[in-house]
Amino acid sequence: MRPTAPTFHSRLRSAAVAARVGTWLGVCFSVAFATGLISHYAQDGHQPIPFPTAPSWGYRVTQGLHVTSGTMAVPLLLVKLWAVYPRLFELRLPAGRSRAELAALGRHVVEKTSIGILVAAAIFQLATGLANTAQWYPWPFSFRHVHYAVAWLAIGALIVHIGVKLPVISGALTRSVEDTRFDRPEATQPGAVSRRALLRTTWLAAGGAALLTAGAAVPALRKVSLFAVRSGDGPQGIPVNRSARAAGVSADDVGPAYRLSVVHGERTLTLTLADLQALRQHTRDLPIACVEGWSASGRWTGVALRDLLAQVGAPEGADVRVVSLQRRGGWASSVLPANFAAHPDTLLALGLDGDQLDLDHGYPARLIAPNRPGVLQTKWVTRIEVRA
Ligand SMILES: Nc1nc2c(c(=O)[nH]1)N[C@H]1C(S)=C(S)[C@@H](COP(=O)(O)O)O[C@H]1N2
Ligand SMILES: [Mo]
Repeated sequence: MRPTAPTFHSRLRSAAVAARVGTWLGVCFSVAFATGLISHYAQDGHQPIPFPTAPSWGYRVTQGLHVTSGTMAVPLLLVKLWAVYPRLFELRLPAGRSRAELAALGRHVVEKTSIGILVAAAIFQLATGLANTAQWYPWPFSFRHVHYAVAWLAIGALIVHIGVKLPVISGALTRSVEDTRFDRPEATQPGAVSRRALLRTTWLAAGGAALLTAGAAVPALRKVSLFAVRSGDGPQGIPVNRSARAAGVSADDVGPAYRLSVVHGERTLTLTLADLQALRQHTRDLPIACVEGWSASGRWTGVALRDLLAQVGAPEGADVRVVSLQRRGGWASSVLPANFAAHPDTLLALGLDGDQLDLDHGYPARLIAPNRPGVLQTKWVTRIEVRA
């Protein structure tokens, strides 16, 4: 028995709706792609051109945009897929073998393949991205590398898709939304609501998703941001991703036995917390900007990293590895590129907002540098190594 394709009669499922929603979906994906490249590069250990240290709030903005545009894309993608779903059942096989017919078949195959890749990649990106913002990693692969690779698939397929569909897209966008020229022949019945109402609801849903997310980065929106689960208070007004307890940092580790070693070749400088407090202190306003999109500004006080490096005779232009006391889980160390290590705003912070650092913010000492992904702002620092 041959399966019969379902028929869809509603005029809502139309190119007129798909082109309009698709335009905004394309904007969201482009913003997410560009800001995603920035985030990936910022975390790359082998940067041919150093990631810039300015503006200090740069990563806060780009990563906030990344997560907000990705979240906005969720309702847009759902409506877009709903609008084009009947097309899935269309198979245009040519009747003959003329050149024109074979060319049309070729276009059809390219179109269907690119759509298949695009839909799969788009769903994958939004699902893994959202799961990541919720700190849920139900997969065995490295989130960052796979999310990055699939982003190229998605953007490549998107470009092919737009290229193939350009005549329909421009035709639909330059006509009234009620125009029926690009409708499927069987789409003859009015939908439950008008096309305009469907579009208005879609924009509202996307705007709502943005508002619910953006509060993670924009303090004024915090009250309305239901999705921004960790945007509220943490100790000292800054959220905590991994607590000292979760990292396996014990009271003994940070008690009188605490030492900071600054190592350059054969030279090692060992400091107690009191030694660090006796060094010249600097205060800087810098944000913690998490890859998950939330960010919060703090007033950090501590020792300039370059002062510590100078004490062991570190050469200008050396990268620096920062190692945590942490015993469990990832992000126990990070590499600070030379331009960050030398920057006067890069601190080994001992205090936050006039108080001693909270244990969960990295007491006794944590790294804080301008324009750096939060994941690389290492907490509970016990060792600083100059890389030759
Ligand atoms: N040692 C260590 N440092 C760390 C982490 C970690 O898991 N271990 N998490 C990082 C991440 S993902 C972020 S966003 C920031 C958060 O800093 P906060 O907890 O002080 O807000 O710390 C970073 N520093
Ligand atoms: Mo983070």
